[in-house]
Amino acid sequence: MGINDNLYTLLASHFPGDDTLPCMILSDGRVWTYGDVERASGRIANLLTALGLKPGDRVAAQVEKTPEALLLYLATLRAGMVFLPLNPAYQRKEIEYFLGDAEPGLFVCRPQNRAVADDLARKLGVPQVLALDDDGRGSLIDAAAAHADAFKTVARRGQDLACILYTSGTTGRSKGAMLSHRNLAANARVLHAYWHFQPGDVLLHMLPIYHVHGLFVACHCALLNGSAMLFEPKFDAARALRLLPEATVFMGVPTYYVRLLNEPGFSRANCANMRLFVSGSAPLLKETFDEFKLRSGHTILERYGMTEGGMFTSNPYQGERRGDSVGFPLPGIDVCIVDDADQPVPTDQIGHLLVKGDSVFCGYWRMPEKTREEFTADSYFRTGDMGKLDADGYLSIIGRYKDLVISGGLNIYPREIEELIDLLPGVAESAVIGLPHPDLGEAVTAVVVRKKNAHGAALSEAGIVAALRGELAGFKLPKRVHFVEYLPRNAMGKVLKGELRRRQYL
Ligand code: MCA
Ligand code: AMP
Repeated sequence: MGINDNLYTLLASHFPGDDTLPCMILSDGRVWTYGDVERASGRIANLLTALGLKPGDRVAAQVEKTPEALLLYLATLRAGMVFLPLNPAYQRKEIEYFLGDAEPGLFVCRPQNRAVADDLARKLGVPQVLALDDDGRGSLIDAAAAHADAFKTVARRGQDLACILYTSGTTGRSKGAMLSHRNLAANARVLHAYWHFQPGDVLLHMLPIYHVHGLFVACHCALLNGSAMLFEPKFDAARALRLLPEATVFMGVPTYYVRLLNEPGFSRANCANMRLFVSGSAPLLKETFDEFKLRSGHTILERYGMTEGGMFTSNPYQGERRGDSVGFPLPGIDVCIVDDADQPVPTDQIGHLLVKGDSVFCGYWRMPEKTREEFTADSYFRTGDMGKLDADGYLSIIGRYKDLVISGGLNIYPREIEELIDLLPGVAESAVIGLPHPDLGEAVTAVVVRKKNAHGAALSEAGIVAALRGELAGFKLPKRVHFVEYLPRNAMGKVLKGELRRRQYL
């Protein structure tokens, strides 16, 4: 154990000596300096402690992207507590599950959801609720204002938990991936070095901060570099065009690159100051990679990772970046491709992608059985992805063994939607698949068999989507619903989703 393995201590040790330098530059011109970040995170950390929360307690946050939301994350680290970020799109039932499972000591919500949050807190025994609005104001900040700026970051061991991030399960309940200070620090250090972060770098930050990509990959690299982030509330292609000349690094999901290319004005001129474009979270089409090179003069660096361990592989910074590959295992990460019996397959053969290494998570929160199932006898984590290593050592993601749709970089588990559709009157059965979509990569598509009764006859595409709205986050709603006579099944009775995808319903 180091003296203090708290991730914040590592990040802060790289903050610039001059604390008047910018950390976050906002769209309205306001600036949060590194000194401001240290002081404001100190106030919130003092508040968390004064509220009676103890190291190891969970702090759940379902808030919009603001500097204050990032400060809440940093304050939670400093106070030795465990951060649990939640997508603001989640609806009541989804939140109820997360709060019930994680049992946080504090839930920070948006003011417009306060009544629901209070109700859930009472029901589930969450002791405290505070609010943070979309402009960074609210009872969290008001209460923190009464506290001192100075806070001595709580010492943590490397294996102590820093965050829990929920990932939906292919079957049954969502699982909380437990990430330790060591997991996050290892990945942050490796990416910072591998992508050659350097003095003067400015990160154009347009990703949400409730996921690994925006919160860990992007922010940790910038903070470890003492860099400024152009901290935008969300991705907006036209605004990206205006800001790229002020930035040197950009990170995005493939949809961001598709949308940049859809901007007629996007050209080499916008990117003259840029050093690095990183893509991940979903497959980047080769045609997007090629067109981007042509239009911008830059070769996108594609990398691959997961909530359960951050980034596992990356194309090289200096060597050849390939458009149909996610590159090499990162330092400290071991990648292995195996067959159904967990035996390594030869080069160029497709198999199950397994990973091992410092950043790989500590297991699923309160699910020891599920955790055991996802690791092999020799401690490799089963990613559920289908991969292939070539003779040069480049990894390609060929597909997924897991039943998962990735839409605009967000994961959607079909089972969760199918279960709700199947409950609707008139539905005999359903299958949810991802179909190719020019903007989102994959679009959630429901295939439904009607019951042979009046309810079945009354079912409509709009009716089904309307019935799901409010039950599920908007990004999970089917973009299309198709009605069929029956679902194709194999001899075991399993729905043939590959066959449904091939039909495409075009
Ligand atoms: C929003 N909507 C979506 C999505 N996002 N529908 C499908 N897929 C989506 N991803 C729906 C909303 O519910 C709404 O529907 C309508 O689109 C407009 O919402 P809005 O928020 O205005 O949309 P947008 O601004 O165009 O957002 C699309 C987006 C965004 C920019 C692609 O989803 C995004 O920033 N995605 C990135 C997610 C991300 O960070 N992924 C990394 C995960 P309605 O009108 O019906 O209400 S980390 C990860 O995967 C691993 C670790 C990794 O490797 O990085
Ligand atoms: P999540 O569970 O949200 O962390 O999503 C992780 C999943 O996203 C991985 O298991 C992959 O299926 C997918 N993914 C992430 N990066 C890439 C990439 N560069 N290419 C293909 N799939 C990716």
